[in-house]
Amino acid sequence: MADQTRDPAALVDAAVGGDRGALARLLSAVEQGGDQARAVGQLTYPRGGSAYVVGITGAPGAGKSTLTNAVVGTLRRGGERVAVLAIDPSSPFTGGAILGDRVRMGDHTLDEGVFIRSMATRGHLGGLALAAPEAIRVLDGVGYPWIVLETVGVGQVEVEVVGAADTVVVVVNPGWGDSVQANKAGLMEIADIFVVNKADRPGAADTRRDLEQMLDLSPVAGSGGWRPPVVATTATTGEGVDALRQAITAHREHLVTTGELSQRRRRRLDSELHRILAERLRERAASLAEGSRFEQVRDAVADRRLDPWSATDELLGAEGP
Ligand SMILES: Nc1nc2c(ncn2[C@@H]2O[C@H](COP(=O)(O)OP(=O)(O)OP(=O)(O)O)[C@@H](O)[C@H]2O)c(=O)[nH]1
Ligand SMILES: [Mg+2]
Repeated sequence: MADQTRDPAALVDAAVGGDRGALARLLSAVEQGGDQARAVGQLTYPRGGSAYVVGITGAPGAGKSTLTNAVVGTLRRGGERVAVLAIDPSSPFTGGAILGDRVRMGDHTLDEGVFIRSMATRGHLGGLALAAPEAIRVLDGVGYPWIVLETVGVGQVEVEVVGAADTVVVVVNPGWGDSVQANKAGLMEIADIFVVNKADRPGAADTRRDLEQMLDLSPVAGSGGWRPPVVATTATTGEGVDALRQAITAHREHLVTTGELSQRRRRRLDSELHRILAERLRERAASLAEGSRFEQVRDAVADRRLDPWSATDELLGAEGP
């Protein structure tokens, strides 16, 4: 019985039926990588394709989790199931930041229609770059029509990951410094919507104006004819969250009607397939660079009987193309 629940196919069936425990186990398998992860991916991928992914990013403490919680609330009022994937840049799974996220998203922990998962960015095979898109595909495959991805916009990898969302929401706070930071982190280029959160604090109007000016100076902001709107919110009270929800819906409609949604998804597949391929080839290189066959070839190179390039050809040839 216990073994049966470990079987990926049984877990996928259970997760499709709404079993959040089974879904949690599928995601653990994905995070661990290897054959189990591959099996889960192969089972869930064909079922997916209908989820819409909203990425929420910004500096630490900008209010991303509070905002995510509020956005989940508006989606739930529309009756739609939502999955939240919170990417934590440094803490392990049991870390304080994650506990904090649970508290801030506490409104929804008892709601059967909401699934919340935190993922560490370090310490699993393949790294975040591979695990997060895989996790999103699993959530899509088991039937969540909305996936909200929260990441701290600190490093290139985090920016890359949130850039894989269909709609990217960049959260800043009142104060000129924050939008400058967002600019430096490369968040301006990937933003589809800007949120000035903590609008209850002084300076929100100035920050909005700064962002609009930055957008004026950057004609390429956003994608094909879309100028990112700037929405002011107070996530703690829910003020402005409906406007944010409307901006997300408008962006989604824009992507669908212009055909940009499928183009974006194809571009994303280009880089994902490239990453998977590179990962596989790295694994293969590691296995070719060990063992007695490798040592023989290396010794031949050391003795100048073989040059390094012919040696590489020989090693690759020994394994087939
Ligand atoms: N005054 C005010 N405080 C807010 C608002 N939104 C969030 N906060 C507070 O800001 C703090 C950080 O909020 P979080 O939602 O945890 O921010 P975060 O961006 O998810 O933080 P990390 O995930 O740690 O980067 C919390 O104490 C929130 O209560 C807001 O609109 N106004
Ligand atoms: Mg957070």
